[in-house]
Amino acid sequence: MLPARQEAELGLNREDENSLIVLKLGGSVITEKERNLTPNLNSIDRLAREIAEANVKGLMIVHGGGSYGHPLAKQYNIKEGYKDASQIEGLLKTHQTMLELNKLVVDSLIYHNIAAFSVAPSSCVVTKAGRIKTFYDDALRMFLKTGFVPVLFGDTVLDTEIGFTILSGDQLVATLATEFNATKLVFGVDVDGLYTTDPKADASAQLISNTTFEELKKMMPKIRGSKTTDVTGGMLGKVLEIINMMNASIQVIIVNAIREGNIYKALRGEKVVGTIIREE
Ligand code: IP8
Repeated sequence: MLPARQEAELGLNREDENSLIVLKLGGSVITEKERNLTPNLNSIDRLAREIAEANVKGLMIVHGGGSYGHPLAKQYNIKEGYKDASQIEGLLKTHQTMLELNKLVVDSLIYHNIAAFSVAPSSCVVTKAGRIKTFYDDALRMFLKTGFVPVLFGDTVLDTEIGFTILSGDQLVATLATEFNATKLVFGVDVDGLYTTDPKADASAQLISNTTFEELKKMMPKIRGSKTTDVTGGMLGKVLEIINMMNASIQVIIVNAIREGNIYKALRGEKVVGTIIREE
């Protein structure tokens, strides 16, 4: 059941044709990443409030799997595709737990008077060897045009070569941002941005506040993936997807979504600690 909403009216925020922000909420922010199937309800609620207060026109949200999708995906080797029938149970379980997490996020956004609408990528995306091949995006475009805030997530998807796989929220946002001509792509993660080395393992790691797609490409060999169970590559996976967007004119911002106010500031275009990646 939905929680009782606040008093204000739940209206539609019609898209300003010239502005679309794609927001990725990291799984490590909205779940307790070290404890299986444990949501971080305080984080989810605070983020929903920040998003509501930012009140941007034209917004699409994608969230990650955290301790919901990743442990199951790993246990059943879902990303690697079909090997044997025992994986089917794992595929279904992974998808179902992602639906549960998605419901928590969407309910919280609705509670904060955002016309959030759940859209499962598995129903509109087909991949080929792990990369998005077809995107049936008519419904998504119409949701946006009408003023809804579509809320997607990293999901299990069918794949024309390997049967099925895991589609990361990172690949999804990179595709959405380019295909829908987004002006800005915001990644809300559990560190302050992109570092010269892994800040959780190396105290001398330095935050990269400003960079370009070109510079990022050169830095690639140094950037490590995350340490917890993340089948889709952590920070390294994110950077790879960002580099894929090189020719699109999108501003990419990576901020720490655990710190209160950062997502609000990034959405509003206010100064915020993090990494900004520009074209030039
Ligand atoms: O956390 C992966 O999405 P991500 C979701 O954005 C699953 O990489 C199902 C593991």
